[in-house]
Amino acid sequence: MSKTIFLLNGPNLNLLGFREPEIYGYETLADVEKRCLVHAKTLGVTLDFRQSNHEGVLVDWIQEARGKADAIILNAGAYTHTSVAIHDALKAFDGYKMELHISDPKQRETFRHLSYVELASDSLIAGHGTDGYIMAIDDVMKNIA
Ligand code: CA2
Repeated sequence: MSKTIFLLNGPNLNLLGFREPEIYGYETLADVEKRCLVHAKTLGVTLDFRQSNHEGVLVDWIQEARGKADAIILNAGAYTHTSVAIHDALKAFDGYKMELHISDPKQRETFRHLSYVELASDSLIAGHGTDGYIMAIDDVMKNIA
């Protein structure tokens, strides 16, 4: 049966490509989404790609994934380092969970070293720029096959 992945993006990721290109690159989130959707199509997987600046909306989407998605790929942005609510929602999701980052937070300021998402995820891709999104889809597909 065909698989479904929710790829969720958190706060400020809608600014991709417009500011701080030295950290996050030049691609916009719309560019990344297009690339991911084309890639997902070649793999025959349904990809639901979303972004929100709101913690509760991300929690709602993680809950929505229960029963709808086989895996969640989550770049929770700064909520990665603050949100017990997102951690708890991920814990309640039975499918495969991957934490995704464009930069490598562990190589940045110390306040980015703690990840509540990591504590509830099966794997992590970080520090590969926006190519990490494609890597994440490939990696998840290997784990939910
Ligand atoms: O590296 C990542 O993917 C992050 O999740 C990005 C978050 C940051 O808080 C995490 O520590 C690591 C920030 C997203 C903000 O993205 C921007 C993009 C362009 C300009 C300004 C912010």
